[in-house]
Amino acid sequence: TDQPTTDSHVAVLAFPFGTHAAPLLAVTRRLASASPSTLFSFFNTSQSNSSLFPSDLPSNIRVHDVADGVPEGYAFSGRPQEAIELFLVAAPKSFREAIASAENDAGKKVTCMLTDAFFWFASDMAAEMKATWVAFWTAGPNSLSVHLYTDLIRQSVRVKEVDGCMEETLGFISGMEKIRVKDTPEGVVFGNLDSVFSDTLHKMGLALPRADAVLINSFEELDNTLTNNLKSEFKRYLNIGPLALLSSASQSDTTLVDDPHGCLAWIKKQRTASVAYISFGTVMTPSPGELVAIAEGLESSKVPFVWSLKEKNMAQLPKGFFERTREQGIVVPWAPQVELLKHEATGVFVTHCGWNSVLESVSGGVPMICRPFFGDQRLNGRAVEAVWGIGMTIINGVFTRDGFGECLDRVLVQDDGKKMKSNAEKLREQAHQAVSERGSSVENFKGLLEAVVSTLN
Ligand code: U2F
Ligand code: KMP
Repeated sequence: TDQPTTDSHVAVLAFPFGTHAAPLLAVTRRLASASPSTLFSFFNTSQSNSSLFPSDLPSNIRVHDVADGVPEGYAFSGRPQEAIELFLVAAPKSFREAIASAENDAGKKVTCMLTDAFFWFASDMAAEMKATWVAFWTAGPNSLSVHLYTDLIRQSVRVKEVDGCMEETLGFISGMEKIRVKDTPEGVVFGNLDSVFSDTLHKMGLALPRADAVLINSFEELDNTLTNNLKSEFKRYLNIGPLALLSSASQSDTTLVDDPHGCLAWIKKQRTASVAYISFGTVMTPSPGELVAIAEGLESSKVPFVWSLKEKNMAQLPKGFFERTREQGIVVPWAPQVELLKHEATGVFVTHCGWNSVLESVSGGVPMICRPFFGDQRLNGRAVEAVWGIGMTIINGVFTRDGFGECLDRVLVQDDGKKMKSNAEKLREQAHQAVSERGSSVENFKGLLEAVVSTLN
């Protein structure tokens, strides 16, 4: 492969909501360490940057703040996705300005744009700048396919009659035979098709075939049919994950892991595959009623638990819950999730099915109880249950004390839970192979490095 030239300058454009910026930074760190002579300029809002950078950075990564798009004195109405929409509308201009100033400071033109895939406008920006475009899809392959084929899906499902088609499958797309219309993210065939966010995802699907490479935090063997189909659609389709098996914190030295609430010390004392780990990611919290149902389900099942729950929601748990469960489990505002999912005592992950969480669970060989909320989460949950056979959707779609209790019993005790566990173990093995020497993700990372640092265009 080409030696990286000192002229290469990569502009990295992060999406500052959900868990998007952290995996993009993880990829940037790996590239920066593999190519010390390449400059990486990382662009993100100051708020998101401040959550990412307590840690030190190598000298060839420079961090820049971009505008969040919120006008002076703006009063939020409380609409969902309001902040996202303000950011997205302003994003082309915000990034353009920040890039120009970083180019000036560095005295180097940008040669490659490595961006969150949401930023479809990077296709034209990169062309203008005579730079390459590498797009990082931070969710999974099912959702990537849905956005790539949005027009086809809309034609096939006739949007006006969508209510009657919810159970139909997307079998007309290779690899999506088990996926139903109702699993798709809102804004594809139901919900608001014209919101800024839906429009962004639609435009992204149309732009991605023009990207020099499409990057994904997954591994090819997780879904060979989807992988092969997406390879046929994109110039290069590079699975480089699971990132959770590559980041430095995950390399043997667990003393480096940040664990202020003692989750790892606690879980060490538990029996193999006995513990339920519960988290719903960074964006969503279940309703107060569902939180109570989870608490009651845990109490009546007596399953040991680690529950990551935002501080402000802790007061919503039933009276006396903490006292009664002091021996049974712990509730913490933030948990070392990757480490917990790798621990042999973890028997089930109760999750909202954000992509990072699903892949981290796969990486640890842990079966899931799925309670998806929005976006790609239903698709991920459907694949967990019906394609990979490594978990189940919560009975009735929402938490009830008895439904949750029954799910815990099925996954932790019953025979179908044993089957889920053995399927999860097999996937974990394949995930580890993908990131070991000559593995598919390691080879794909070499391809990425070439695409990103080569100034040949
Ligand atoms: C959005 O996802 P979320 O941020 O809601 O959820 P995940 O993709 O599952 O990522 C959560 C990350 O936070 C970590 C956890 C994951 O890496 O390990 N974490 C933790 O370390 N400790 C905790 O106590 C709780 C979480 C969006 F909502 C999803 O639909 C998308 O799939 C996702 C990716 O695009 O972004
Ligand atoms: C807030 C977010 C996200 C979101 C919706 C929100 C987010 C995200 C997605 C998403 C949507 C469709 C997909 C994949 C992901 O939706 O981070 O296919 O990734 O209200 O933060």
